[in-house]
Amino acid sequence: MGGVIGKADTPKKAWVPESKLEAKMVEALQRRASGGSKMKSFNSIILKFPKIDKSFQKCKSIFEQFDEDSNHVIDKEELRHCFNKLEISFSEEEINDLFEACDINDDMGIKFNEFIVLLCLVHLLKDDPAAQLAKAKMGMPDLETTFETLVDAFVFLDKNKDGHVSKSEMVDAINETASGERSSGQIAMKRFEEMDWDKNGMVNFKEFLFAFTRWVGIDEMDDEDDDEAGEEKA
Ligand SMILES: [Ca+2]
Ligand SMILES: [Ca+2]
Ligand SMILES: [Ca+2]
Repeated sequence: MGGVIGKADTPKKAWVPESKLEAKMVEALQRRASGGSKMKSFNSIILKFPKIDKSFQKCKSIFEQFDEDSNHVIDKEELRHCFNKLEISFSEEEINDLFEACDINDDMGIKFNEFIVLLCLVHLLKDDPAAQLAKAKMGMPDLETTFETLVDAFVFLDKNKDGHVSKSEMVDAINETASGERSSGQIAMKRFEEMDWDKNGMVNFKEFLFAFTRWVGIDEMDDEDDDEAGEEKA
């Protein structure tokens, strides 16, 4: 083990984590990967979409609880309160990193879809017994199962366990299931491009999670009543 560096899809330059948080995410994923994945195929991930959607919807009440001024975003102060209440300890730097990582459109607030990603990252980074207990108190055990499924799905796709999903890993995963269907390569490509937001040829866990929130039908325009109006922003 450890000697297989320099596979075909190694990116041109060495990967540099964009933050300490990103480095920790990769570390946590690699730790998880050593235990293997329960996923058997990409299809088994897709079959879990309805269940994942259902538990994402349950995050809504948690979101509303922490959005103290009900302005539909969680600001840094509200996030601090959230972690206090959950008795999950993060340093100020970690809170800033988490906030910045999840506030993808830089408007200084965490929207519902971003909050789901944030909770899942917290799940990944804080899996000590104390944090587990705190999260159980929040009524999150159901969510924890979903987050675990997502980590498991990522670990399944990340065959070489480097903490990123490359294009060829995605193609391999989809080809395994779709025995020889001609369209499967295109589907894999499409899925991959949906995930790789910064177009650097690699999907990190955060990008993966954002893709999931969109795939199961949660996007940043989550105001139930104005689906039409949301279009004009593009
Ligand atoms: Ca707020
Ligand atoms: Ca990989
Ligand atoms: Ca990327």
